[in-house]
Amino acid sequence: MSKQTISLIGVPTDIGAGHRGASMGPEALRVANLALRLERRGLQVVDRGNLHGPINPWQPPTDGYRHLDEVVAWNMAVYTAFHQELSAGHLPIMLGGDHCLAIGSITAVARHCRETGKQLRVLWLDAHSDFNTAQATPSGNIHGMPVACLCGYGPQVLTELGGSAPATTPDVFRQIGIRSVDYGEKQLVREANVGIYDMRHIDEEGMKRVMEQALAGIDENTHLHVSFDVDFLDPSIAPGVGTTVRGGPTYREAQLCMEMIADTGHMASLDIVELNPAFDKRNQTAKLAVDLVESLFGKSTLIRR
Ligand code: 4U7
Ligand code: MN
Ligand code: MN
Ligand code: MN
Repeated sequence: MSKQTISLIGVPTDIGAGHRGASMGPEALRVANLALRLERRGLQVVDRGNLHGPINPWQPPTDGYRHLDEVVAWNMAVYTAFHQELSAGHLPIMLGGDHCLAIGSITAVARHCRETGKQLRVLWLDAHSDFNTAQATPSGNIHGMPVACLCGYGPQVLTELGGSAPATTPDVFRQIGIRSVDYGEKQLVREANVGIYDMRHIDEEGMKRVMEQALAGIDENTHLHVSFDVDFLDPSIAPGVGTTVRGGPTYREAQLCMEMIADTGHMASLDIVELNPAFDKRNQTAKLAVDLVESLFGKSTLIRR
């Protein structure tokens, strides 16, 4: 069997975020040796460098959205690059950048699934459900809206990024680690029936059962996309993010989550987003993210065998 090729795509922008600094995420992950660590796992890694897009003008929202034109431009670049890698048979990893960029990556993945007849499953690891709309958002920041946009709730320029709307439907999502959902957003996720495994659920059932539930139904025909917002993790271990929320998964819970994803053998694309080196100390959060991504690629599987 030929080696699996991983393509790293840096997307250095904080265009959709409420704090500056996620634009430094790609370099922080490179400095934390992401490529080398994956190569040591026997994977072939190509670093495609960084995508380019408009600077962050740091303006207030208009009509409920901040920087909508710039968010569209960055997402078009992500969409094109991601789809190209998937078509080439590679496993793309987006080095974000803030989470608005998952509109581009997942729109590309959804198109690839339509083209190949695969079934899409998205694991959304996050403290937030990112299902805001222009009406519901308390901030106007589009990094709080990607799941809604991907499901057809949002401005047409984003819901139809890939030419048809919606890119996907709420039933493909399984959200893990959720502990901050805004007032209006709660109603929206309930109506749309997004699969949410919140922290209360993890407390009560444990990470093992939660992951069994979230991964149920994945088979040979599934394309599994993991969207890893680093603020998923408890801030005591991952301070280097823009929007910390107390009470996230511990180191061991996060490892188990990643290991169980690896065990499926079906992860075919990945976002690593919302890392913010401006809030970090000695790049520890990037190092932790790399450590967990190694587990996503089966670091601990040998020990279990
Ligand atoms: B992230 C927030 F109000 N919900 O919409 C909002 F709490 O990609 C935060 O998950 C969004 O980090 C966080 O602004 C977006 C807020
Ligand atoms: Mn997010
Ligand atoms: Mn988040
Ligand atoms: Mn955030």
